[in-house]
Amino acid sequence: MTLSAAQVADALAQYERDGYAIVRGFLSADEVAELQARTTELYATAMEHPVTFRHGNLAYEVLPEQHFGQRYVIQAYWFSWADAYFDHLRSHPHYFDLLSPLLGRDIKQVTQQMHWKPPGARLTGYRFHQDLMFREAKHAYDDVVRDTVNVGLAIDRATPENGCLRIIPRSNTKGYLGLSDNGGGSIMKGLTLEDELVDVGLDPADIVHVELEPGDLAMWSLLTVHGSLPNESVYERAFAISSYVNGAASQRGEWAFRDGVPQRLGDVPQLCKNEKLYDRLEPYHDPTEWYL
Ligand SMILES: O=C(O)CCC(=O)C(=O)O
Ligand SMILES: [Fe+2]
Repeated sequence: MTLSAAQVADALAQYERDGYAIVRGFLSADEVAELQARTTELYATAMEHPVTFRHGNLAYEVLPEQHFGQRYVIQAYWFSWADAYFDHLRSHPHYFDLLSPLLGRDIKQVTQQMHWKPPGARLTGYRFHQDLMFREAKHAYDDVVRDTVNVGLAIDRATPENGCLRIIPRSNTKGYLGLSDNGGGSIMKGLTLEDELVDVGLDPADIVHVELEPGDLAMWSLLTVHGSLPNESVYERAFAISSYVNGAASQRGEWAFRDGVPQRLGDVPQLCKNEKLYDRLEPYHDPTEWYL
């Protein structure tokens, strides 16, 4: 069960050239069917919480009835803590085949995110940004940009109508641009105006809609400008985003591979993105109304 050498070479060439790449058929049809079923179960688990729930790195981001007419879940973080299936998926050998040429044989994972865009939920768009804005502890990496690759696995078909990822090719060559830094930490409130792109030297005409079939994978860098529109369709868009880093060059993240061998989560969560993780490890509900 390896990705073909040609698939890997094509993806790495596109990534090098454009700052992003697409790998078609990253998972097999059987694997996709199981992934879709497990994702539906994860959504149901998250829906049991009336408001956002946090436990270590695990989180379910809930939009409550009170403000949204009905309850929606829009994100889960580090759900491997809740479901062993996802703990295995994060070190699927295909991730190693694709990423080891860039990150080496020791690979850690700094984010594990599920993004749902439930039809009818408002606030399912992401303003244009570079993921570097979410890396607080840059000192904890030898070279955080060089040593990180982000990947997004399509669980549902992703189309312009249901809010597929939108990427600006080669935007990663322009350094950090500060897009959406004015959003008070949330990139889900409001949409990017074309002027904001033009102001930092980007051409809105270059935007690529990353249309994916279930089981396809997109990869991008911490400097690649991307975002997505809200879901305007009647179809779900579940998308599983992970950030992998060179394990030898990073003091953050959970091990995914050590010398190429898939790793499971340990007994306690490791510092990943949340620098305040150890201040509050016990489970709690978080009623913060960031969406108002
Ligand atoms: O799910 C999406 O469409 C994009 C999300 C994203 O870029 C992020 O959370 O950094
Ligand atoms: Fe992002």
